[in-house]
Amino acid sequence: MENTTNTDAFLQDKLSFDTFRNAVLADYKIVCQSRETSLLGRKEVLTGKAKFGIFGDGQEVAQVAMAKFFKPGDFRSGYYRDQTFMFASGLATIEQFFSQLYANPNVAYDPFSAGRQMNAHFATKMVNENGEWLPLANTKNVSSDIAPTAGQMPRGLGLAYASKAFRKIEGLQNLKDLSTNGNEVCFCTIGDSSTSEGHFWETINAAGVLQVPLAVFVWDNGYGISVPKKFQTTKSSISDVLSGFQKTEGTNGIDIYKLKGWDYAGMCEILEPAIEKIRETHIPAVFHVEEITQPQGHSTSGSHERYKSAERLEWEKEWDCIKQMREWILENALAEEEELVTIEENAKEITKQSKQTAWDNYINPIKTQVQKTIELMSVYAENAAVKDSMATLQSIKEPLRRDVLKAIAIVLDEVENAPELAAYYQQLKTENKKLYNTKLYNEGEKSALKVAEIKPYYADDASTVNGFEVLNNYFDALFETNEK
Ligand SMILES: Cc1ncc(C[n+]2csc(CCOP(=O)(O)OP(=O)(O)O)c2C)c(N)n1
Repeated sequence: MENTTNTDAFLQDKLSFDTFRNAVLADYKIVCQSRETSLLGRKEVLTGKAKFGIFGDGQEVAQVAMAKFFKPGDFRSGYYRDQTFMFASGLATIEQFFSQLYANPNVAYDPFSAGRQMNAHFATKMVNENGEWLPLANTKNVSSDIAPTAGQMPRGLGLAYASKAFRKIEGLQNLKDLSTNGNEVCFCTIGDSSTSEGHFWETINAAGVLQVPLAVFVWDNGYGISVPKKFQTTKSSISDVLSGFQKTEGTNGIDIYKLKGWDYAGMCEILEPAIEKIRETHIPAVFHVEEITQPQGHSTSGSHERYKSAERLEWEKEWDCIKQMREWILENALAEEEELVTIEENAKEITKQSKQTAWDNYINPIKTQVQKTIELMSVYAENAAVKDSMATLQSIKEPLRRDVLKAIAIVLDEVENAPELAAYYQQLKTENKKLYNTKLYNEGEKSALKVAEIKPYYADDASTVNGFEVLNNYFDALFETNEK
């Protein structure tokens, strides 16, 4: 009997050890892939294949930890560094990330913005094609990222406030597809220097007053582009200066936690109960994630070697979160060196392949346009200007849709009667309009453009006359009161 129990316990232990080990290695795989994505992404921009790049290198480990506690029904209102969180939550693939980097206008490839947003600006669908709500209580949700830093804060507050409304207002409780009794948490992310903005402070204050399920993650890498935090955060510590907001017995307020961005185990340990507390009690919290590094600097528009000291750069190498997680895995005998090397090499390969597929998906439709354009132009190739335009178009290694239209426009100016080319030009313009000039607003039944018109006052319309009189009487009464 005792033996059986021991065997059971042993199996149980082994099972949970294996489950734990597998979960850690799955996370390690994601962080390695995400890092490769950042490294390769920067190269793609600097070699001219994309216009601008901003990446989440240095935050990988903190974000896999955060993603562990992000559940269906929850929301993220974040900013441009959250690629690892998106990969870990199953809301983005590496291929989709690169598709957005290249600005692929096909929503099947860039599901976040169909090439209309800067890279790393994520979103998930909240409405269907008709503009009706999707069952958000069953999915992990991301409100569309916006470029103004801290703009995500008030929206995060609004989403958390919605959960409070769903829990407290009886009339909303039948909307089960949108909320499960307000048990959702809104995960809000922000960089340390953006916490100096008014939106941050207004949000934290309102969350403390309203008591809403908001989890704010401050990714603290010590800089706002090139400006060190001593020039923008009092006491150089956002959690220290927020301490007056700390909720205590009998007060409202927020909970404040300090985490280290390279400490995988430590972060998981703090986050598990903390997120559960927010979910249950609706007491908001700020997670100040310190000692985040930025291996490639702020964005592709700069080089951090120009503003970080040699000492800081050295420190960042040593405290790189992936290096630290790797050492922790080995120290705790969760994997052998060889196994980790295999994961790292596979990550390089998978990222390279995903990037290539994304590039092919982006460039092939344009190459087809170039080919067709050259075909249609070649009829007029005797004309020197046409020949020139063809040669210019063909010489562009990575052509844009714009290059195709420009080449055709030059030829149409030159050749008086080119009906097929003119028709193709119109076809491309119609296609491009659909790709770039549609869906700025809800085009479904709930479109603001479909709201019934309310006519202005007409003296011969009985109901408006009546409404007008009611208003007049109201103002008269108001003035009388004021005069008294
Ligand atoms: C309202 C606004 N001001 C300025 C900018 C330009 N800008 C983009 S990122 C950035 C620095 C943000 O630094 P931080 O919040 O620390 O985040 P990090 O990029 O370091 O993660 C600035 C000033 C902007 N996008 N929006």
